[in-house]
Parts: sequence; C-alpha cells; structure tokens
Amino acid sequence: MKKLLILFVLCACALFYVTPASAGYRIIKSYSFDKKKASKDWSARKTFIVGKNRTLGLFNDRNKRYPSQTVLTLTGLTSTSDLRLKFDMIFVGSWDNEGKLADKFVISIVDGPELLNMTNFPCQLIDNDDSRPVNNNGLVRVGPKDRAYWIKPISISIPAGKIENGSISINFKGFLTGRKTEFWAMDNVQVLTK
Ligand SMILES: [Ca+2]
Ligand SMILES: [Ca+2]
Repeated sequence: MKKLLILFVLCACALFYVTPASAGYRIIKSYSFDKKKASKDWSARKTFIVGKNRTLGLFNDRNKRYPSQTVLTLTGLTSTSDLRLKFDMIFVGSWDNEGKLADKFVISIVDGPELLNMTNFPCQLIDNDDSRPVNNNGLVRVGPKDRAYWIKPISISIPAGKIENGSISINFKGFLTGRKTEFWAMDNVQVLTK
C-alpha cells in the first residue's frame, strides 16, 4: 500500500513537472530578454530595463530613435495543434482608448491575419496629467522624463494551419499618436503547444 502511495506521488510530481504552465500545454520557446540583445528569433533585438527587469523595447512607430515593430520567427515547429503565445505587455506613458489620440496594438501573422487588435489600455491618468497615473506598476525614465508603466499579461492562440514548413513569423506593432509620450515593451514571452 505504501509503495503504491509513493508511486502515485511520484507520478503526480512527474505530471506536474511536464506541465508547468497551463494544463495540457508545454512550453516550447521562452524569452526573458536578460541580455542587451534578444536572440536572432527577433527582428528588433534591443532591450531596455523597465523597473528592475530587462525587456524587449522600447518601441514607438512615430519616433525614429526607436523601432516601430518586431517580428518573432519560430522555426522547427512540429506541432499540429494550435500554439499559444503568452507574454507581458508593458505600456509606457499615456496610451489613449478613444478620440483623436486613440492608439492601437496589433499582433498579426506576417502576410496573414490579425491575431489581436487591442484598443483598450490600462494607462489611466487623473485629469490627463502624466504625473498622476492610476494603478501603474512603476515609473521608468524615458529620455528626460519618468513615465508610468502598466504591465498587462496577454495570451493569444496561433492557428496551426498558419504554420508553413514548421515555421511562422509573428509581427508585434503599436500604432501610436505620441512621439515622446507613448512607448511599449514586452517581456516573458512563452510559446506553448499541446
Ligand atoms: Ca526580462
Ligand atoms: Ca495616443
């Protein structure tokens, strides 16, 4: 009986070990951007410290000093089921949900469909005042100014049918109105499969 119990515990531990993320999924790629440059899987590879953490960024499509987008190319994929892509999106500054200054964040398959089109952001400011952020995760210095940032976990599905010859390229792009007031970065990217 005791042996059975030990066996059961061992099996349970093994199961837990192979499924560290969400149930039924296993991680096949992960990126934490600990170095000054991200791996060559990424088209824009510069990293930047936000808080105490190195992230991929910053990005701004209006400011020539920053890249506007990055493409993640995954190769050697053998999965026949849909992939899951998870990461922490970091919104820096005063991203707007509506009006003339409204912004957008889009993830799409290169030469393919959009996987995410985001128009709602957590960047709340009292009286639209940059120095009065609400529920931000911290402040980060960008150029001459400290700006608030908000971290939002994002999880999307990548259809298996879009994987060609074991490869897929995914584009991440923000469409911003603020050249010096709005930026983004990303961290803790995980690609999972069943
Ligand atoms: Ca990191
Ligand atoms: Ca804006």
